[in-house]
Amino acid sequence: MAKFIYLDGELVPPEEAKVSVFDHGLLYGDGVFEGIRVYNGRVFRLEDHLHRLYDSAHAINLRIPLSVEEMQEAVLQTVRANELQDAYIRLVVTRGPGDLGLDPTKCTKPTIFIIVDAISLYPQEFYEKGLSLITCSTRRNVAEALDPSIKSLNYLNNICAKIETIHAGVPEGIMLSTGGYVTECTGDNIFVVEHEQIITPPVSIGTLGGITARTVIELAEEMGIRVRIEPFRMMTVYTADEVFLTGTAAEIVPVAQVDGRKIGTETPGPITRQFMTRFKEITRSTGTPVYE
Ligand code: PXG
Repeated sequence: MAKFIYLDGELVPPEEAKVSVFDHGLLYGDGVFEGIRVYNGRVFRLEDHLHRLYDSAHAINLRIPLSVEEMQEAVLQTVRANELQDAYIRLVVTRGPGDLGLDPTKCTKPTIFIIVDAISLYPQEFYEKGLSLITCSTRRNVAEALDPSIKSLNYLNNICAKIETIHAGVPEGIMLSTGGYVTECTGDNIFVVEHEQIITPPVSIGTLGGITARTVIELAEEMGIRVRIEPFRMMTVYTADEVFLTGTAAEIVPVAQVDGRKIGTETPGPITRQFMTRFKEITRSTGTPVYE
């Protein structure tokens, strides 16, 4: 349980961390957020997360009343107050309280809160044996309506897909674009391994630009593994040598089965295993120090 929550400039106990029922984050999902990890007393890729947060806010015309530097300090201060070495950070900025109409100009003060809590990880078995996935019938939002590269509080698209995975008894599911291309999963990006190259869909097809995915792409370059960022369909997934998912919460998790089809010959496959090892090393040795 978190000890202190950052709420609009103050650190308060969880029971006092309350927002108004008139907050447009609640009334309309009008806001943006980030999920960030602390490993071994260091915040992993904090700058990237803040960059994405401010880009998402800018895209919905939400002006965050703190500078990036002030926000960074607020995050570090909240981690320190909770005295955790390994944690999950949820950083949320909403449009703030307004009236019972859509008009965001009635919201004069954005609400900012930061929750730092112990992370609940996927069971170890998932990393050793791989996940089973389904293809969800809920398609990913189209950029013409709500761009999936905006990390907004409007997650109903993904939640509807998540409900399908729950009914199917699996932990994650693949979401397609309206054109039938693979985009990502409900809360993770997807990679396939084919002929010792890794392939992941471009953001332009309707994916969130994941920070874990970007880390994997950088690692691949370092490891001499060719990366292809291009659209593909389910056939590419079914016939892949390996499939893995990436996300702040999941890290890198292998996939054993998709829609009842077994993927490759072993799970995790050799390339997935290399990424899992390298990722573990860099999360434990890089990042913004919290306590120095
Ligand atoms: N796609 C979507 C739709 C996401 O929400 C990712 C990809 C991975 O991005 P990062 O930057 O984390 O590598 C996400 C991540 C959770 C949880 O509890 C995960 C996310 C959002 C909310 C909750 O697993 N997003």
